[in-house]
Amino acid sequence: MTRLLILKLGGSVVTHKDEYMSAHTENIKRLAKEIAEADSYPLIIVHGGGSFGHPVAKKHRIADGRVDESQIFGFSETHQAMVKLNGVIVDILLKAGIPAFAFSPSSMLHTIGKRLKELNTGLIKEYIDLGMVPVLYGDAVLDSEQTFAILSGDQLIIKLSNDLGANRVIFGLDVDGIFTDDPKLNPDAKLIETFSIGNIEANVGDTTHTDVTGGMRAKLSEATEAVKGGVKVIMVNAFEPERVKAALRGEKVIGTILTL
Ligand code: IP8
Repeated sequence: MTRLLILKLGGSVVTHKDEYMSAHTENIKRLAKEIAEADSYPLIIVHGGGSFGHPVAKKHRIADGRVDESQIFGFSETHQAMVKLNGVIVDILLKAGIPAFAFSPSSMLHTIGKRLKELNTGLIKEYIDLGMVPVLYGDAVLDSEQTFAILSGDQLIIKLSNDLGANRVIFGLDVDGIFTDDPKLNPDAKLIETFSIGNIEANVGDTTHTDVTGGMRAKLSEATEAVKGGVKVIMVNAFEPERVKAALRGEKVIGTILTL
């Protein structure tokens, strides 16, 4: 699909990260309006866990795999937290006139040693061909080596992008892009407009929050695969009005473009 766009809405963009299970409805509504106005299709949206999936997954140590029986309930709770957040997001997208369609990753895939090896994209493609916008998310999933795992939205995006042949992957973050240091902690941190993925081990500023799926560095290492596959990957601040819209339209925008 040569024109396919994939948009990641990070957990810190769609939730209040410091308030347990609190959706950032104001920001989601503005983003939904921008997505509708951009009118750039075909499009897949993937969102992160933020204050829904992450605290629940952490409490039950779901990312570590099956250790004891109590986790079975916790696994369900983690998934349900994501279903709730997904419901809020899909409702808002629909109200904005976007034909959003929720897909539950745990119902359609499993991981092997925490990695997503196979994904049946045929079904997703059918929905896209009908003009719908699939909305997926990071999820608690079954894992063939450790019984269960947490699949990050970032890992999912890269697999979707490679298997469906995306044209552009846009990461909507709560910062302008990749910085020389954590911009929330260091006022001298500089935005890197073009970031070579060969530099991942260099001094990349990480996010202030450590998610169970691992912050900016993990995001970059996932994105590497897409960049190597020839996909244009761009990171923009999804709190700044009009940036996601411009990125979806393929216009020049403040952010970080990843290159080889
Ligand atoms: O925020 C993780 O997704 P991410 C989802 O994209 C859960 O890493 C369930 C914690």
